[in-house]
Amino acid sequence: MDLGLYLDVTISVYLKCPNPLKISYLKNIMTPSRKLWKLLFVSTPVGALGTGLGGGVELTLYNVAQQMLHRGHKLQIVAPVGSIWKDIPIIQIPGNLQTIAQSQKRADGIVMADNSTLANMWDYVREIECDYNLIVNFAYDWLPFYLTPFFKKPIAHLVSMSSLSNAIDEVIEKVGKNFPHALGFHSSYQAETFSGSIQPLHILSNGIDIALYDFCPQPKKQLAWIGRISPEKGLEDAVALSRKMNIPLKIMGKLQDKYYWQKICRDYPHAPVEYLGFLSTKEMQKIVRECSALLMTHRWVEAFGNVAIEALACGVPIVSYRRGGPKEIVQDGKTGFLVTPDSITDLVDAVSRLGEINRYQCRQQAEMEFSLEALGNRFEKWFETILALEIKI
Ligand code: HBI
Repeated sequence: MDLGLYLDVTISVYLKCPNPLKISYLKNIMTPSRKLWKLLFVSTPVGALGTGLGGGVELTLYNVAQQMLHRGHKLQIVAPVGSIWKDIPIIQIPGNLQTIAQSQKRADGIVMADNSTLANMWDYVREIECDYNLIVNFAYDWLPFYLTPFFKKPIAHLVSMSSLSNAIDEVIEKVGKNFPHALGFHSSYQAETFSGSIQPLHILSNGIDIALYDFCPQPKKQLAWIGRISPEKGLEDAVALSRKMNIPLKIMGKLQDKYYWQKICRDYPHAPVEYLGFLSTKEMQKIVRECSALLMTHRWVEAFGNVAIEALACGVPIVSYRRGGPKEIVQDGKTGFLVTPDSITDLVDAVSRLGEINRYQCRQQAEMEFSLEALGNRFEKWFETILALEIKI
């Protein structure tokens, strides 16, 4: 029995007529006080927060920041100029943005623009680090990993993508070797794409504000596909299925590679697909919730798959290639289906079996595993492990 539950029971018995307000007051004064920290979050340098340029890590940073503030910790974010979040303090750093890592080749060297935002951010962090207990890096860039031993304060690194380049692999593995506990991943499949020697593994999964998603028990005969429209996401397979089964496909996400999209349109002129653009969470969930399933047809090892937990929160089952992060999200046969990677035949078979899935179980899994509370607990536990060492990680 965890301490919280133990206290609830004890207080209820003590009060005889349990009064929720009294319970929570007594629980607070009876729970041993948690240590409160001063946290410095350093954002991705590929775009200002709030523009969507930072992709999934932007949402993760926002959710974790909110959770840490909600738990009483002090927090400051350092991010590129133009980053504005209404209720979170952000120090904006000027300079030239970093190229997205996905656009580079595995053997490419490190790219640093002149007057680099990334370098300017970490210059600033060096100036203020002593005011904080822990620095948390959210960038998938060589520099912050390389700088780890040069800082007085411990740096925790959230690794936001799977292995993409030799140079970044090398520096991540070096941090993993010299600073146990410093690396956090979204999934163990993602962690395995780096060297197997990284131990201990901190798997943080991810989380969303479940309250933003409305459950839909009765879907329309349509499917959803959400993601950056770019070759590594394998949209063409979802369009091929839509054509083969003649089921409408609603496509949402940032149009990153227009040539790739134009080729899909040329190859499948009669597929019943509709591209709806990059939508806000509110708009996106209005569409997704009415779909029979979300298709995940990615070619690369997705680190996690935020769109999967967003769909589950709406009660929408996932039909995904058995590859990367979604393998750790989808309960095969219960909240969706995992199929042989790159097999459109298997995708079709899984879509034909969607009637076997109970949509309430999809919502329930999101509430249990991917809520903001669950995300905050996992990050707080990781930070506690690092800080409990009381030595540099
Ligand atoms: N590329 N260079 C670089 N640095 C990042 O932090 C970065 C990126 N590409 C994508 C990205 N971060 C985020 O969208 C992750 O959530 C994938």
